[in-house]
Amino acid sequence: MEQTLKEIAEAVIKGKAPIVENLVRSCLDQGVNPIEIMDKGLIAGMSVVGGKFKADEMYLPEVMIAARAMNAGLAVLDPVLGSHDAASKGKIILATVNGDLHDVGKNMVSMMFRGAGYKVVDLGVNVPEEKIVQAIRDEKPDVLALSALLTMTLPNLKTALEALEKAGLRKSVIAMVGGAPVTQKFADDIGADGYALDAASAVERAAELRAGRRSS
Ligand code: B1M
Repeated sequence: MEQTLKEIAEAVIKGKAPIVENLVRSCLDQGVNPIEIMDKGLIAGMSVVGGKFKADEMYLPEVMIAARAMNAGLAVLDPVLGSHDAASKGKIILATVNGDLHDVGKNMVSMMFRGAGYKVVDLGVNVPEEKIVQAIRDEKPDVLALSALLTMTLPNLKTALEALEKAGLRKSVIAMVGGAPVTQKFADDIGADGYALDAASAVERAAELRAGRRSS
């Protein structure tokens, strides 16, 4: 099975979406844990892509195609990881902030929350703060999770929280932030309620924060 996981990683790197889909399906059919498929197959592949992009060994179009292949694999895992009774645990709004088009990590966070029984309202990428404010007003979620992948879009996490404050909605929702350049210190500095390093810990942290709020 290790070999198939390596082949998944390889197919992500080469941007072969149909191959990724087939291999992920075949792993699931053989009973491989979906988290293992995600970690050792899809994420392993995307990490190599990240390294090559940084080293100028891969260029934007190839990276885009690799991300598409990764998302195709995630879509196969989605019904398995997100198969619990939605809305039983709470509601979460998810968005990649204004100016930022990266959605692979956000999609993983979405899947993990759905898998944990949350109803997820995914606002997508490049989401302006007004849209976030409107969604909080309309959907009244328990948690807001914002993702940013670029140093350039980090300040937009703060802008979104400030917009909520201005609208008088900041205290109505637990606001969490994440994404590769985000740190706990940054989250504290901008007044977010929580930070998570990855998708799995985002779910754990949300549960902790909600429990803390209930008991206070
Ligand atoms: Co972009 N890109 N990219 N890119 N890209 C990075 C982020 C970069 C680090 C690459 C590099 O230089 N090494 C770099 C940013 C540098 C910086 O600012 N510090 C970069 C750049 C520069 C750019 C452009 C500016 C390039 C250009 O145009 N010259 C451009 C910007 C476009 C824009 O957004 N406006 C750009 C474009 C793109 C593509 C469109 C080609 C593509 C995105 C396609 C897509 O997402 N559909 C892309 C990709 C794929 C990457 C890399 C290679 C991979 C990102 C990814 O999918 N990682 C990335 C390099 C890298 O990260 N090593 C890079 C896999 C994913 C599973 O991880 O998203 O970190 P991640 O999510 C994790 C955690 O961060 C966390 O959980 C996830 C999984 O456990 N998490 C959260 C994420 N969100 C969370 C929210 C939470 C909690 C946890 O809420 C509570």
